[in-house]
Amino acid sequence: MSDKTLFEKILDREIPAKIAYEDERCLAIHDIDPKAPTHLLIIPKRVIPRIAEAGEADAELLGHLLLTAKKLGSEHGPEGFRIVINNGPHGGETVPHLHVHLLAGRPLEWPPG
Ligand code: D5M
Repeated sequence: MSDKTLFEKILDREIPAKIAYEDERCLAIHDIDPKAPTHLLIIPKRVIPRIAEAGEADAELLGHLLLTAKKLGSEHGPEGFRIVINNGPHGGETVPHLHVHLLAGRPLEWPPG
């Protein structure tokens, strides 16, 4: 059985996804269960299970993910957007491969549920 995460399978094109953006360090796909008109997932090609396990060596990659989310957010959400990282069971994490959610296209409530 493969030990790959769902997102590694998407990165390796073993599972299809609707790709919004790609560069050498990350892939952005449309979420399969969107919570807003635009709901993208920015996925690093190097696997970090979750933000709680990131370290100083990951700082540049984490910055790149945020800047990519900002770029895509500015394009898809000129009236505003939200960037989210879910961590652990109480944080709502379901895929143990760090990813940044980008939500845009409608007014978003605060606080989230
Ligand atoms: O976010 C994991 C997200 O991944 C969640 O919003 C659903 C999404 N998802 C699950 N399977 C797929 C596929 N196959 N394509 C695209 N998006 C998918 P988390 O923060 O871990 O809860």
